[in-house]
Amino acid sequence: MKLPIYNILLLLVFTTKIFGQDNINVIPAPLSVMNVQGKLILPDNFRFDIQKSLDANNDIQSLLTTLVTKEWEKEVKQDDKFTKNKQGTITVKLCDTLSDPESYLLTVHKEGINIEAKTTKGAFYAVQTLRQLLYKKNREDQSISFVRIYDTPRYKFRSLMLDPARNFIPVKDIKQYIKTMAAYKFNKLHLHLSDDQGWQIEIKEYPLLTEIGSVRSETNGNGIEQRGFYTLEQLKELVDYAHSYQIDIIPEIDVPGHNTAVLAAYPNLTCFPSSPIKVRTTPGVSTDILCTGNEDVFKLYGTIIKNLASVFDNDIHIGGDEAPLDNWKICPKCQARQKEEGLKSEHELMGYFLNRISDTLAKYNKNPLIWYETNVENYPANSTMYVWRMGLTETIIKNNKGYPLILSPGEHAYFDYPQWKTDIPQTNWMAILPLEQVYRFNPTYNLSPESTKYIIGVEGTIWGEYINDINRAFYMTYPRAMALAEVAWSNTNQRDWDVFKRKMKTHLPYLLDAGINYRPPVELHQQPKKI
Ligand code: TNX
Repeated sequence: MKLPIYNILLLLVFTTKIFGQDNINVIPAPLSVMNVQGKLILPDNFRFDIQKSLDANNDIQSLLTTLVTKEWEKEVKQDDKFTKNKQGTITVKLCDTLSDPESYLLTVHKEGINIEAKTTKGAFYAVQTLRQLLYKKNREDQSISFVRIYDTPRYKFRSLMLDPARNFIPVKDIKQYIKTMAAYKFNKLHLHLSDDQGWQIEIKEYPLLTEIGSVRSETNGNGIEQRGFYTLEQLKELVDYAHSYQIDIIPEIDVPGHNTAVLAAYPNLTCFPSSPIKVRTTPGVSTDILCTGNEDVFKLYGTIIKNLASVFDNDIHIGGDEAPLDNWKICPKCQARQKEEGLKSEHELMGYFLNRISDTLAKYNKNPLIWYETNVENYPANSTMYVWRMGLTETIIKNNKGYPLILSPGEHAYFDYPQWKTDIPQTNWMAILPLEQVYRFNPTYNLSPESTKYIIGVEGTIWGEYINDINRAFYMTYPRAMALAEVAWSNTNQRDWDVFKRKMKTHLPYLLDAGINYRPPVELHQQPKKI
């Protein structure tokens, strides 16, 4: 079905202010909402008319079936059994004129519901919005107000990160996390699969990686052993599951620092393997890192990347953060490499290291994603950079030399930080990151369009040192991820803190119904104390 151009123009008229959002509780706020007088009273039976080319895997059909039968508690009838009355038809049709693969048009009218999209992704997001239009346990209200929504994302990269390396997260729990984030139109899940405290991927050619690297004798002196890793089959299962929710998984193997778990298994890969290296049992940064003068390091990571490429169809995050280069300065092999390559400093050597890893990725048509450090010279030209260090985001955006940027600044997107002063545990170095501060995140920092055109998205990071299980991960994620979802998806004109606060009142009980732990944002309800 083609959308006549005047229709699109009409919709665009409504994109300038938060017109119409007053009546709906959709998070993230859609681009354009046109309210029309009247309500669709849900009929007892629905029928679907879904364009096959838009839903090759029947993902949309099964989503709609769940929505109609489980949430609305109505029936779905096959065409032939359907009554003459056409009321209750949900159509899902291709609309080529939409510009973005994630855009959609959703219309609730007197006979039913129309969804138009260019791809399955857009249709998927339309269904997520539709779910939210009748987002209540209250079965007495069986109606949805007539509405016409045109929606398209602000950023194409909308991500959350989980950190199973610090505390293992079972596959079923990651699935629950994926399902929940999809409701808020996130489309990337970054899995931090290796760190000093654990290696999480089974690599058959290097069995010690998991035999030794995925076992930690204790955590912060608690005396309790922790173990766990994913087989490639399990990772593939996660990739497929995530795809059915229109989410890509970005795997991360952090090099050349944050490698104690790997070095516990293969100690010869560090510069000075003299003292026994153990999988790290405390948070922090280790000085034992991979030796850049040792070819065995590149051989190991070559094999690891080959294995990852067989499972993940996306680019791969290669870390690059917090690597103290003290050992490289005095290691004969690293120094020989530096000389041989004509490099002037260990910071250039770091660039060399990351470029070698990037060359290996290129064999599998993959580009690197990297944590941006300000002292590294010559990052691979095809990298996508994550901006993360507190207080540096604006400067990095200004000085960026054309790298696509994902913004994950500590002061707006570190979801391992406590949400309020009284939250526990709060380690003294962590800043407090309240919900409102996430909501107030302005990714462009009011900088020029020239420098902000490289920003492709945002990511909330749930670093795992203090995240013992998925309930804690959910508690730290929500409701802050709802605020970040609006930062990532919604146009600035559509964002309004007071409207968002109101919308949360419908969304939080829904999370509870779904068994999702979250932190009640009590500070928003407390009156200032009278003295
Ligand atoms: C810094 S952010 C790290 C992580 C820690 C986190 C704790 C980044 C690239 N590295 O290794 O888990 O702080 O907040």
